[in-house]
Amino acid sequence: MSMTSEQISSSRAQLHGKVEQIVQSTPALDMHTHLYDPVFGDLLLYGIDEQLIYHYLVAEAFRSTDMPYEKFWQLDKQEQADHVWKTLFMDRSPLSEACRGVLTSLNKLGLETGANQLPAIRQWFREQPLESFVSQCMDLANLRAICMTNSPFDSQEKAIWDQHPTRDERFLTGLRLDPLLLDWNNAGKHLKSWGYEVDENLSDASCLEIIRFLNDWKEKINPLYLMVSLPPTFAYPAHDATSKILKEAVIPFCRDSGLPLALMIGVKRAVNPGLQLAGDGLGRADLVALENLCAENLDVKFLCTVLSRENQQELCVIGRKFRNLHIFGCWWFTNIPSIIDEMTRLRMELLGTSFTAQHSDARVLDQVIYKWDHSRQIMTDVLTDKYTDLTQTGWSLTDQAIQRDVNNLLGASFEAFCR
Ligand code: RAT
Ligand code: ZN
Repeated sequence: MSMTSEQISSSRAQLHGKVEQIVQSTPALDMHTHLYDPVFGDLLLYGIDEQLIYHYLVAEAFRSTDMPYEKFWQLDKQEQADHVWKTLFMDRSPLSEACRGVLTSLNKLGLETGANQLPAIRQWFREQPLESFVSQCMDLANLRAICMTNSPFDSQEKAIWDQHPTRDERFLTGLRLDPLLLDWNNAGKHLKSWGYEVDENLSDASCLEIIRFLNDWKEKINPLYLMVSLPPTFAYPAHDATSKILKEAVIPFCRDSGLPLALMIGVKRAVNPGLQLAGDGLGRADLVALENLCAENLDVKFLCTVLSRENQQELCVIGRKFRNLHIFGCWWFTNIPSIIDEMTRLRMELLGTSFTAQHSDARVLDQVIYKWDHSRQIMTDVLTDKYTDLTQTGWSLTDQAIQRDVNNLLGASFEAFCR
């Protein structure tokens, strides 16, 4: 006997409740952030002023003010935050995802979110000891680990690594290589100054020295993977330094060490330099480069996320062709509800659960709360729809099966890929 529409909607509501409970209670591994272990001191950003001057919000605030860019950058942090709050939260409704995010995080922390609450919110943050605040944010976001972005080319960060800090084990490491792969002239000078015998022409001996540099940093920070953000014009193979360093140093290193290389493709840096960090844009990439890398190096692991919505389907298809490729997260301009929803469905329809549904890219600790809250809601809706389709075939679904799938989407699939 077929079910009435009321029976269907009540069983869907039940399924939604079950999936929601599992998605909410499953700890996630946040595999790409710009957060730091507290031992890195002021490199770890947190609090309301940092949230308000997040570059996603600064870009939006500039749209609604005549203030010259230079004048904004000359303000101190609290003045900049005041300006953003007034522009985006007082003079209009905070409807964008980045604005809504601030309010979700405040709300989950138990704070009132009215337009006139900024002074009280600031006061509350002043009273929070960092140690317990890290745990509070991780608990509210339900994170079991946070992967940092660790750059040997950041002098402040390098100085701390050189002191062999005692680390908080919840913070994992990722070795960031943008200067090495995208600005060899400068990176080479740094390597030389650190005692690596490299030359401008990237001789074979230089490439071996780059491998020695990567090995030294592997020893120093024990990274989960290597990573680079690439422009939409990224091509491979090509007659340029990026291709040469990839082919002769980074990929051989990844092959030997077993560490994956994460390619984040599609960022156009400094489209409007006056906006500083907020001035980057995006472009559609030619993913043949990724296909070539995966095909030429079946024994090397690649992680990939792409910035352009238009590249998402072809990325999934490349994922279907190459098991040495793991797709992750809804990156930056794709990290908005309408596109997270679309991408999560697309990926599930083409890849099952063999991908990582989300990463936060948080630059400010408190942001993990909203980024994960919003994404978990969408994941719940998508999974409910997909399980409903399955049950309509007569397939019987167990809680354990749902739990296994959610684990995979929130980090287990990535961990299995890395092993
Ligand atoms: O999302 C961001 O905050 C961007 O500015 C970038 O950091 C990007 O995520 C990257 O890692 O290159
Ligand atoms: Zn990032």
